[in-house]
Amino acid sequence: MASDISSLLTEGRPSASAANRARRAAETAAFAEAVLDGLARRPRSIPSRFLYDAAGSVLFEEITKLKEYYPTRTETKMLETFGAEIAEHVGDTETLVEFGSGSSRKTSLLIDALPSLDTYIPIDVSEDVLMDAAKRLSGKHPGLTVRPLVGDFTRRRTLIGAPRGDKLGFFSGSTIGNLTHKEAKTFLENAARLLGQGSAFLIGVDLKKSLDVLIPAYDDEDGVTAAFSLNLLSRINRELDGDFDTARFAHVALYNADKGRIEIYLKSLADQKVHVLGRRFTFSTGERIHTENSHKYTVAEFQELAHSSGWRPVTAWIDEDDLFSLHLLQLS
Ligand code: AVJ
Repeated sequence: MASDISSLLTEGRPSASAANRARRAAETAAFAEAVLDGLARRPRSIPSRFLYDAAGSVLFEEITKLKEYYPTRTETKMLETFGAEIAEHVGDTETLVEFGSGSSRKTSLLIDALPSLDTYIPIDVSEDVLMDAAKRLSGKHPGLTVRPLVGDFTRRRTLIGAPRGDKLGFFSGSTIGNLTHKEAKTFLENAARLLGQGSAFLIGVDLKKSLDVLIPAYDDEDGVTAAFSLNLLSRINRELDGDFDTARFAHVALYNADKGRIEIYLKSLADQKVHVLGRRFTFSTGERIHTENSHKYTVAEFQELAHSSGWRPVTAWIDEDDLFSLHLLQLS
C-alpha cells in the first residue's frame, strides 16, 4: 500500500532533490497508513510525530512562547545557569549528538559551555529545519564542524562521519515524554549503543506537578495548543484528500494520573461522517482521537528508567520552581 499512495500524493510539492522527494513520499505514505489504521482502530489514535508538518512546526514554536507553557523557557534558563556544572562532568567531550534537534535553539547554550567541542551532529526528520539550523549554528560557532543527519532519531543505528572518542548525547525539551515508558526504554538502549561506552547523555525531562500549572500548559487561553492539535486534521485534509470540518472537533487535554501523563485528544462535537483517501469514518458526538501523550517523571522515576536502560544516572538538576529537570547519565 505504501508505494502507490506515495506516488499519488507528492505532486506539486517543492523539493530540492530526488532524495528529498523520495523521503517526502515515504513520509506521506507513512502518514496515510497511520491515519487509515488509526481511525479504524478503537480507541482511535494517530501517532504524535505527525503533528509536525511545516504548519505544525510553526504552531509548536508559538506554543514555546506562551505564558502557560513553562518547559522551553525553564530549560533554556537551566542550560544557562547550570552550563558550567554540566561542563565539570563532560567538559572534555569533543562530539555532541543531538536527537530530534529541530531548530537547535537551545543547543548554542550547551555548545558555549563545552570548550573542547569540535563536532556537532544534529539528527532530525525534518530536512528543511535541520539544514537551516546547521547553517545557523555553523555561523554562530566558527571552528565547529556540523554534520547533520536526516532521519528518525528513534531508528538510527549508526553515526555516519562521527569522530572517534567519547560523545555527549543531548535530548532536550522533554520530547522523551512523547514516548511511553517502554518506548523510552528502547530509545535509551538504542542511544547507548549509538553513542558507545564512555559516553554521556543530557536529557531534559518535565516533572510531575500541580494540575493548576500542568493543564493550562496544554490548553492555553489563546487556543494556540488547540490550533496545533487541530492542524493534524487540516494536514489530513491537505495531504490525504480528507474532509474534516475542524470546527466540529475540539482539543481536549487531561491528566491521566495512573500513567503519569498528559493525554491529548480531538473530540467530535457532532455525529458526523468524514472521508480520508476515499474511505468513510463515522464519529458519534463525544468520540475521540488520541493524538498525543506527554509523560511526566519525578527525578527518581526517570533515574530508575535510565538505570533499567543501561545508563548510570550521575546528576539531576532542577529549576528553582520545581518545574523541569535536566538529567546527566553516563555509560561506564
Ligand atoms: C515537544 C513533546 C515536548 O509534550 O510538552 C506541547 C509537545 N504538545 N503542547 C510536550 C506539546 C502540546 C511537547 N513536546
